[in-house]
Amino acid sequence: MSITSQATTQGLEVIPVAGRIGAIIQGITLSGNLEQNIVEEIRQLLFKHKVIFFRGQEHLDDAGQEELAKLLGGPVAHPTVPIKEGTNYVLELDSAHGGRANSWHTDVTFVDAYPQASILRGVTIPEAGGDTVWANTAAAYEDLSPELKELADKLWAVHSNDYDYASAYRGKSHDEYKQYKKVFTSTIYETEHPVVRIHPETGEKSLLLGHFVKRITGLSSSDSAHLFQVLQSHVTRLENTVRWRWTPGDVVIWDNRATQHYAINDYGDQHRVVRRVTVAGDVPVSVDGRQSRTLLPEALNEESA
Ligand SMILES: O=C(O)CCC(=O)C(=O)O
Ligand SMILES: [Fe+2]
Repeated sequence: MSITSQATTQGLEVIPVAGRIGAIIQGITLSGNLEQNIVEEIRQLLFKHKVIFFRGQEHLDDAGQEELAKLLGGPVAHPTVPIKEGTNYVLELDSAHGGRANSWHTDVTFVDAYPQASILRGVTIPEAGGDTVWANTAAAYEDLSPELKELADKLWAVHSNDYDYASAYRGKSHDEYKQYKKVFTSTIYETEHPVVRIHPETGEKSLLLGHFVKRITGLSSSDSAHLFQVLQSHVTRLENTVRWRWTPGDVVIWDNRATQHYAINDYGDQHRVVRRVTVAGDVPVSVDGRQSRTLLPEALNEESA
């Protein structure tokens, strides 16, 4: 055991990576057959560290990753992007087909009950580059001045999947980008979320922003863009982040209710493949106890009305 690591009650070893977010967990072979007390310990480590890293999990295949998601709350497929062939829930991000998420976001925030967690597996990793960075959105909220907290607590924002991924497609053909966008936005979703949500497990407040935000409710587009930038810049301050250098066989789980992430697109034509399974989430609740609201599609909106 290294000097900085701590052993948990279930005998896992926890090595913090950055000061405010991220820990490596050692002493476990991930699978769909973990004992309940181990699963509970992983959940608590996830809530505490926001993103947890497991090395040397080459044994885990697509089905194993889906089974693990079952233990953590139930896998859920992406609302519009087709699953990887031969799987039930796996989203494959392949750099050769534009799978480069180089923009700060929280996964799938354009729906109301967006995933509570994401499980990402490193499959093919460039020799250099292709790191992923996560940011702690609860620490970002805590960083705000009392005046900004008071303002943020009252704000709501509309999130939509009608988001421009063009930068990830730079160098690819226009047709390829158009095709991707057509699939990603085959159904347009819009959801109004509080800018500050209360984490149902920890009670922590966190900033709920990221690239799916279309506008802040009640503001002009100019004020909305400026205020978004003020708050979002607190999320991405380097003090709130952790950066991971991938090795094939790494598994990373993040608390999607308290983080944003960014996949660095600095590896050119080198091949990079990662596979994600998301865990079903809950509808966010604001500081004053109100729930997020679906605006589009209309059918979902009517059901919830
Ligand atoms: O490619 C990565 O490292 C992360 C991609 C991403 O945004 C995701 O898996 O949700
Ligand atoms: Fe993502």
